[in-house]
This record gives sequence, C-alpha cells and structure tokens, in this order.
Amino acid sequence: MNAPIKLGVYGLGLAVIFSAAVGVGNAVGAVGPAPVNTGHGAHATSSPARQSTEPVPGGLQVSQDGYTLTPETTTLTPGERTAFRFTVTGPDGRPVTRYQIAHGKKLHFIVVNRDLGDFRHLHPAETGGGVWSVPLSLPEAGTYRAFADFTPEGREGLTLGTDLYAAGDFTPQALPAPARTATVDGYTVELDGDLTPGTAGRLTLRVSRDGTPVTDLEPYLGAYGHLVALRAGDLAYLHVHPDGAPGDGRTPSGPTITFHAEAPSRGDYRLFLDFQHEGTVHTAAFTLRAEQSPTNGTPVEPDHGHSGH
Ligand SMILES: [Cu+2]
Repeated sequence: MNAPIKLGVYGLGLAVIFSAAVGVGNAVGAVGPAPVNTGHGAHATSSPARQSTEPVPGGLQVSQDGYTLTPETTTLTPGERTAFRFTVTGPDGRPVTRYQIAHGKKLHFIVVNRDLGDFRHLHPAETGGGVWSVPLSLPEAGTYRAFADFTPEGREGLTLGTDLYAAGDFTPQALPAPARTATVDGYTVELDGDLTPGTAGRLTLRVSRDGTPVTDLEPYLGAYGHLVALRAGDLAYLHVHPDGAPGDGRTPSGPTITFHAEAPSRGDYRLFLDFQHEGTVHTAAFTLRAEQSPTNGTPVEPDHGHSGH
C-alpha cells in the first residue's frame, strides 16, 4: 500500500533537487519538463538538460564513491547506553583503516533526532580492524540520523548517513522558528550573516555570558567553534569551514567565531554550534532560513514544476 506514496514523494524530491540546481546554475530556459509523475524514475535523469551539475549534499547517502557506512545495529533501546560499533568499508569492500585527520579527528560522528530536537557530536574510538566504537544512548523513542564525517587517506572528505531507531511512542517536535539568538548553559549566542543558496556565505556567531562578551574561548577540534548545519526535511549535511584557526595570529578567541557555509537550496536549516569555554563544550542551536538574496542579481526563478520561461 505504501509503494505509490513513496514513489510520489521520491518524484517530488527529484523536482526540488532539480529546481534547486537550476536556480544555482541560472540555467533558466535550458530545462526540460519537470520530472514529476513521469512514472519512470529511471528515465527522468536521462536527458542531459536535466542533469544536475551540483554535487549531492553530504549525509543523504549510506554509500558514496565506493565507501559504505555499516553499523553493527540500527536499533537501540531508548535511554540505554550501549557501545555502538560500525565500520566504513572502502571500494575494495574491506573496512577502511587509514584516515586523514580533519578538524582534529579522523572521524566525526553526529547523531540527531530526525526532528532535529536532539543533537550530539561524538568522537568514536578505533578498536582495531577498522571498527569504530562509541558509547551511545538515544534519549527518547524516535528515529535518528547518524552521520560519519571523515576523509579516507588520499581522498576527498565524505559524509555518510544512516538511520537509527529507538522503539516506542514518540511525538515529533516542530522545528523551532528562525531566530538569531540562542541561549545555552547561561551563554547567549547571537548569529549574524545569511545562508544563500549556491553561494558560500559568512556566518558569525558572538558568544556572551551575563551580557559580557566571552573573549577566552578555548580551541575545540582545531577551532574556536565547530558548526554543523542540517537541512530541515532531509537532514542534508552542509560543509562548513571555520574562518581562521587558533594561533594563526589573526583569529581571536572570541567573542566572535566565523564560518563559511553554503546552503544547497532554499529552506530551513538547523545549525548547531559547539564551543568550549572553561573546559566544557556547549552546543547552541539555531534555525536559519536560506533565501535567495534579492540583491545578488539572480533572476527570479519560475515556480517549481514550471519551466521554459
Ligand atoms: Cu567532531
């Protein structure tokens, strides 16, 4: 019974992705009919005019470029801490054992509730033979997404994602409304800057406590902050780069932390900032809406599903 519904959703997803790519490439007029309801998904990508030149955002696939994320289990008991183990297999089918360090670690492991209400940024330990292990507890029943963000030796960085499940009743929470200020553990973090589809934008976060700017942030993962941005709806994982590094002579230890981030499309994104102060890591979360800038000269796109204007 579910098959037609799933196909419909899949077709809609294609339409959104293609529309986003069109907007990015300004290829208005070179587009064929929208690939919705063609009934044959395999043919929808056969026309060169419809091929996206934009890479698929990270985190949406469990397998990419020959690398596959393989968890030992995908179902956990809510509230129960277990040793969660997984491997990343490489193009040769064997567990990857050689990684490059990025942001201070060989592998970053992010686990979020699918409604984006819960976030944790973990660093599993290697236990030999390419097996990673990390103590993990899914706090409540629900569906979760786990991301492994890593760089195999000699390759580009990759982010693979897999769903995890904690059985039981749950009530999904609505995404919080967009806001420029977040509070966490007595700190206030203010967000400045925008996410603009297809353009690397600068995001600046300013940390204060009790109205006083925090100027002695501590390095965490090779930076004064680590930012993860996920797209609401499918949890696409954005690539975010810190601007500057501790000790480079130009990057202050607060109160501002600057990043460059690029959104693959319009829509709402949930941003999670990890920062360290007085020996403790705190996480501030924001909802930020990516919209086409009205001042960047990009022609106004036709509505989704319309083309040929
Ligand atoms: Cu990490």
